[in-house]
Amino acid sequence: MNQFTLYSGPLSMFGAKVEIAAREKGLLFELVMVPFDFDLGYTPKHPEVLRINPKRQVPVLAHGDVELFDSTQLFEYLEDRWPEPPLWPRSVAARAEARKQEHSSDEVFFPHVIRLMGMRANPDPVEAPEWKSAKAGIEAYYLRMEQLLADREYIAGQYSYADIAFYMAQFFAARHTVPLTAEHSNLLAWRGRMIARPPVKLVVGAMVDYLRSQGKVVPELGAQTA
Ligand SMILES: N[C@@H](CCC(=O)N[C@@H](CS)C(=O)NCC(=O)O)C(=O)O
Repeated sequence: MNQFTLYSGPLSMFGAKVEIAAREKGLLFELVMVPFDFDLGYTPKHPEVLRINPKRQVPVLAHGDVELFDSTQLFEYLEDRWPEPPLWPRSVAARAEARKQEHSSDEVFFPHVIRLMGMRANPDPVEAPEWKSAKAGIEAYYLRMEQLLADREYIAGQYSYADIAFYMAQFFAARHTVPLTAEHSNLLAWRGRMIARPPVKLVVGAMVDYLRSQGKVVPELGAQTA
């Protein structure tokens, strides 16, 4: 049994992470997009998401008896079950570093973006102290990644899950008002390399189509300055 089911959402950054990784591995899978609405959020919840994930969130993966939630756990399953092509480095130290970077993207960088998302209702969020503090957190992180990418093409040296996670996270930071700028030349070059990868282009392209269909602004995807 090779085919699995991935439950995601049309604007789920965590679901997009897993879909990109599965496509990088050339896997056959059924993609179920759960209901999502800009005003109502993820409602009604998909019954399989409710059954499998006590956190009631996407992404969720079902593969026979294996039922999992949380994008980083799903990365580990994809890698263990389908090791080729590898998306973690082989050496223990490099693999640990890549995992740290992937985790940091979700747990250190993205919480700033979630704070920006919470300010959507404010007509002029850039004046709010909370917006300024989230922006400062994002910009400090951009600077660290800019320096990290000074001597390498990808975050952990070779292309890995860490790149997939941070590409999606920075896409949402840009969408919520804090994009990369011309001063981030290493990051812009990395972003260009990322969007040139067919799986990234396909998954992010579908998200862009969805945003456009809803009349929303779309951030820069590739190497251009924002
Ligand atoms: N840590 C989780 C986060 C998942 C998450 O936040 N999913 C969002 C969509 S991107 C969701 O389902 N939100 C609906 C909700 O929380 O009710 C992961 O890595 O998968």
